[in-house]
Amino acid sequence: MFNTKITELLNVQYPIIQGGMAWIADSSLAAAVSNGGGVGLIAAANAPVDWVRQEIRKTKAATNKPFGVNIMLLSPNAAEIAQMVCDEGVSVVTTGAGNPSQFIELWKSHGIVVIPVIPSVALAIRMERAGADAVVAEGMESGGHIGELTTMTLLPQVVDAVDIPVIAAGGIADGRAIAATMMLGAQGVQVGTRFLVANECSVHQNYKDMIIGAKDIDTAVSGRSTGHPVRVLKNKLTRQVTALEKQNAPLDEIEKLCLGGLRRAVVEGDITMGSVMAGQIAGLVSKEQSAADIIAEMFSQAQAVLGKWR
Ligand code: TUI
Repeated sequence: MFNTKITELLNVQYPIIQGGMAWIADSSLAAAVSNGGGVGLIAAANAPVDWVRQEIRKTKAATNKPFGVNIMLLSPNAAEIAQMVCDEGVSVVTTGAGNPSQFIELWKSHGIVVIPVIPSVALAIRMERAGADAVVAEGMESGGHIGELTTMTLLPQVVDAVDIPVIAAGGIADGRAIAATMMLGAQGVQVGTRFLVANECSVHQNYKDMIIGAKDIDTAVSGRSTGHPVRVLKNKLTRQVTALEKQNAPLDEIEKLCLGGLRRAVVEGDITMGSVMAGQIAGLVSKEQSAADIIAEMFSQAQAVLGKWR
């Protein structure tokens, strides 16, 4: 029923890929999403190369379905990880927070499906020219590091600008949003925030509880002054960062406050002074479920709403 260019390209049941959530997306979540019929991802983020390699091997042991690695291009280890995924025979690579052009030929020569995450039409066009197989058009509703455009405006403009399939991201946590993005020309979706509360997601329980308790207006964009705007749930840390930004405080003071913030939230469960990255759709996320149930529920809902338009 949901056969699209993305299910064909990735050889999966449902056109859904999991967001490459830094510090969070490990082999446990990746294998669960892949076993549920989507594409699970391990987030390399700033992690050591050996950790990522071990997570790849653990995922291989836990699923025989396709899975991928998300490479965060600001990481000092990005080039080494780019090579390592080739050596480990990973089938899909997504990238974030930069332009992966320099690695695309290498990945393609190893038969890897390459899907850069992009926040603008210009970057989508460059990725198509560089040989990407598809792009994820990620709106600023997303959690974590974001661009400037919303999913509603970015997605159709990217769809019109490139011939490769486009995957929608940002604000997608149920079947209505899948249906809506398909109407705008998406061939698939990327979902982060809803998978945060998957049973197989190893993020701290405090983090999951904060997502489930979040309301529509509970996210904020923090760190614009540092050049790396990130969407997080509002807490004491974001209030302190905002206050410092208002006072035009020195950048290093703000950076010091945020340093290690994601680890504090994800690992220690410090949701007061940690960075609780989440998308604007957190307000819609209301229960913990298995990753497979999340996927099945989202697509059955999409099917129901799309059926009404037949
Ligand atoms: O990458 C993400 N989301 C992320 S990465 C991350 S880890 C991090 N934490 C703090 C600061 C920075 C990173 C947490 N969340 N999403 C995909 C994404 N990519 N959003 C925006 C971009 C992007 C931005 C600029 C992609 C390309 C780009 O290109 C600039 C250039 O070089 O042309």
